[in-house]
Amino acid sequence: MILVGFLLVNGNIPDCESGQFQCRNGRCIPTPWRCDDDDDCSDNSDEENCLPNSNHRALCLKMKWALR
Ligand SMILES: [Ca+2]
Repeated sequence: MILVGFLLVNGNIPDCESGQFQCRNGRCIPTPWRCDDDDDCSDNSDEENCLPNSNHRALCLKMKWALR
């Protein structure tokens, strides 16, 4: 929370490119990584406010690991 507050106060949160999701901590991740049950933001903000859709989550997670 300290880091997030620092970023907000200083206005240093970079804009993400289209097709990317911006984490609460300012980090950008590919939109498909959101709600895939994996904490990509390091603060879990990409896994919040997700619609329950376990099949989609599982599929995205498999694809992600396959691409690594
Ligand atoms: Ca994720």
